[in-house]
Amino acid sequence: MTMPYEQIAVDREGTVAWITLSRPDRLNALTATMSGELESAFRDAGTDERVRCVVLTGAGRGFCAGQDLTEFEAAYRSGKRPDIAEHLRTSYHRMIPVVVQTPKPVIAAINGVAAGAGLSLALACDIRIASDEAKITQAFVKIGLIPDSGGSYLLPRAVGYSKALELSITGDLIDANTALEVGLVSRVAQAATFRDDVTELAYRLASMPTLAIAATKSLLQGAPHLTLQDALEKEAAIQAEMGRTADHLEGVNAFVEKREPRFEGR
Ligand code: T3D
Repeated sequence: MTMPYEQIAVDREGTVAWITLSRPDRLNALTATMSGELESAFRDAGTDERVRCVVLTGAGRGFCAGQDLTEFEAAYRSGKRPDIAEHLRTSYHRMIPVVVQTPKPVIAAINGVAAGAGLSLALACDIRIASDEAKITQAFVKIGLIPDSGGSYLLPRAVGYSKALELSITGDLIDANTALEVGLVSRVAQAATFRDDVTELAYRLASMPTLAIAATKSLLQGAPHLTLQDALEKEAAIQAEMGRTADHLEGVNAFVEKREPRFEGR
């Protein structure tokens, strides 16, 4: 089933929603329209009970080249600079938290170049799998900007402060294997089998206990801000909820009956 959008495509294939950035001639650079559409598509995927895994990818040879640098061309050319803070607040600041908080596993399938806010978008996803043809750059510094759209927060959490700073102040374009070495992506797949490899991972995640995955995301995202004692208490409270799910019962029964579990995400 395909949902109608202008700059992205959303296709639900069984339990997996594929969200595809669809401006291939611009390497899927982000516009305000695209940001709004992503926000809406991720909200829908989050609430659609049929969806148990979301994949974000790009059409054509790019994943996402970051902010569309032509969006404010007229303002720049006339010498009137755009109000960047306002633009960030009304687009990325709405969309990025929705991606991060999606209560389903979210895979960034980095099929090609990811730059600037395109990298931030990938970092907002839970698992990053890169094609061996992908390239990644914190492009911001090359146009005199700092990492935004969550990049200053998400990148150090993925690769540590030192590597995050190096990538951010050099703007180096790194290949997929270097991204794997520094922990920016968790796996690299050959371009020829990329879609199949991502699909296999997506269905595997979609067959897991979806509520436990949502709770694990929320727990891990909040944990750095807690004391150990508070984290233990939070674990106990959430574990009590998980203990009441059908998937917990199914998991335990399948174990004792020595069979594969059939989780339903409830
Ligand atoms: O205003 C605010 O809100 C500030 C927020 C900023 C957030 C950001 O994301 S800042 C960073 C913005 N992104 C960049 O600076 C990256 C710019 N692009 C590049 O450096 C290169 O295109 C890449 C390294 C990503 C890929 O290089 P390559 O050689 O593979 O492709 P290409 O030939 O440069 O690009 C192909 C086409 O896409 C080309 O158009 P053309 O010549 O065929 O008509 C190019 O202009 C277009 N394109 C690529 N990136 C962007 C873009 N068009 C608009 N905006 C882009 N970001």
